[in-house]
Amino acid sequence: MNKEHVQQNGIAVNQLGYRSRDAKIAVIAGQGGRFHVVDSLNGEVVWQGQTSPAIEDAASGQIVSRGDFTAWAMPGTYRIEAENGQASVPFVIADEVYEDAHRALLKAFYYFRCGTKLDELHAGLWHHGACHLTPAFVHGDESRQVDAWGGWHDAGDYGKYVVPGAKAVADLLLAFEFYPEAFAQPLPLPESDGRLPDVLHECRYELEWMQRMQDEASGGVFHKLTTLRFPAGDVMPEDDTAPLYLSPISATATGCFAGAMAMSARVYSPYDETFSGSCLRAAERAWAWLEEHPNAPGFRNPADIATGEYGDAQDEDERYWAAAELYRTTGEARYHEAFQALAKQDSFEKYELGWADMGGYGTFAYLMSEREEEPELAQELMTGLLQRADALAAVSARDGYGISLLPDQYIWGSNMVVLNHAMLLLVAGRLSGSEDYERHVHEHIHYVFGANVVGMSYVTGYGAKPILHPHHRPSEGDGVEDPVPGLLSGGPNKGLHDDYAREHLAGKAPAASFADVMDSYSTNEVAIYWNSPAVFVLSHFV
Ligand code: G3I
Ligand code: 9MR
Ligand code: ZN
Repeated sequence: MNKEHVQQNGIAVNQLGYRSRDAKIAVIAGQGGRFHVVDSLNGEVVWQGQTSPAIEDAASGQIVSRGDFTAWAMPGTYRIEAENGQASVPFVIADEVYEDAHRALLKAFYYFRCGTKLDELHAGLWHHGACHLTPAFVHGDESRQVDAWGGWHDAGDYGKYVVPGAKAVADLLLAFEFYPEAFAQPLPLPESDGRLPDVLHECRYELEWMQRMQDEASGGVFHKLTTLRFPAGDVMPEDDTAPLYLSPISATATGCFAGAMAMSARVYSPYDETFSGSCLRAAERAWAWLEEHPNAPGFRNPADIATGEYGDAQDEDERYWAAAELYRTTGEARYHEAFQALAKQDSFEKYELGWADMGGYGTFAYLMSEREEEPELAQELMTGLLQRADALAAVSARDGYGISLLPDQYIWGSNMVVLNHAMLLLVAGRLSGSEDYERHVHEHIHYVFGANVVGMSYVTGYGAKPILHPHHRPSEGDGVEDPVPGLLSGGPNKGLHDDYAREHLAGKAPAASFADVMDSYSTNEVAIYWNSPAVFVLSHFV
């Protein structure tokens, strides 16, 4: 490690606060020693303890020690102080701390909506007009147009991409399947009706758009719908009026589509048989396309299209997910056979959660299916899942901030990796009945909300020092001072993939390779499929 870049300042805490009964850790830069829990209202020391011995933390480039104050459980507002005079931001200890952030992370999907006006009643200060309502040209056959309005914008841009959209829907529907009680309260949304939970209203907005992305003739699914290039950074959605194009059908989009639709057929069935049926038919038609195209090439952007690529030459994981969901939903033997055949291959990851590697969703679906066609296969996948969870827990136990990322995993969207890992730990815990992973999951949440080397909460609007300048065009262009609330930043990316990062972040430690500036889209963009695992993870704690 380059010692010149070792940072020695700061006490980092979860800025949302800590639940009384949970583990409470502050990460203290420097050699550590005695530390105090101070009542922030009157300055009194209410508790004191000794940090763990300091370690050199490769990911953050710091010497850090950890102050465990789990023993102090009294509700109140506090800060942590160290003997060298450092102090944390104020935070609360309370019975409930995650509720508001959970709702905001879910509400964010409403703010990402395309093709509809966001009215003041539901969007508050961040209301704006309807966007992207013109039909899209089919790239390569411009005589054809498809009216694929609706869905969610992907991120800080206004593209709509099937693969990441399917990951986002999968996370939200899984959250609902695991934790229905976390979604009992209305958000509210324009569609709120007290019958269908709002999370299902919101997902349906995306699912109906996805259905419009399915080619009527072949059942294949267009990879994405975007303008030819990105608009300027402050253009509001309704002012982004360049022509829209559908990029060619891809196997990864069609596989993800089949997985998400088969899952939706199951989840919506108790509420709306008609919609559920349309999802199942869409999934079956997509599956038929996949069978007819066993060797489809990986998607690449057409030469004149410069928007997000989501390129991925490996489509077995998407097929594996689709087969698992179709099997779980229908119980049909042909899907089980397809799943078994794919499960035997070791050419793809079975415990990753996207966007490129979707195999984890296939594994979850198979393990959650109540059918017992082949117990040995289920056993093998369960063993693999627990091995993966144990490996993540082991990394967390050694990390200065208690998370499961190795230094080379601070990539574009590293906060998604953090939350995907937390999600995997929760699923592994639920399916195995083990509670051993939960304390590590807590630390992943603490990290996202401020217990990290940059000392910021990565979620807009939440925490004492939240990010303020996400790469999000509506937040830049709407003239409102605060960014749209409830958006999770991509987080540190050691890859230096934008000009700002190349100029200002070179030489920083991986976890410190972050800048809260609009220009740094490779560290500070926001995206639907980064919010979605955050919703899943917080659903466990509300
Ligand atoms: O996976 C490899 C890893 O094996 C390797 O060690 C590491 C070294 O750099 O790179 C990893 O690949 C990175 C990949 O993300 C990981 O998912 C690539 O370098 C990196 O360029 C790639 O970035 C993607 C980025 O688009 C550029 O293509 C992000 O994942 C993806 O989230 C992002 O998505 C964009 C859309 O294109 C457009 N809309 C906004 C959205 C969010 O920024
Ligand atoms: O705003 C774009 C963002 O959504 C993408 O993730 C990113 C990478 O594809 O690209 C951003 O657009 C930038 C473009 O690639 C280069 N010129 C500056 C653009 C940012 O305003
Ligand atoms: Zn739009």
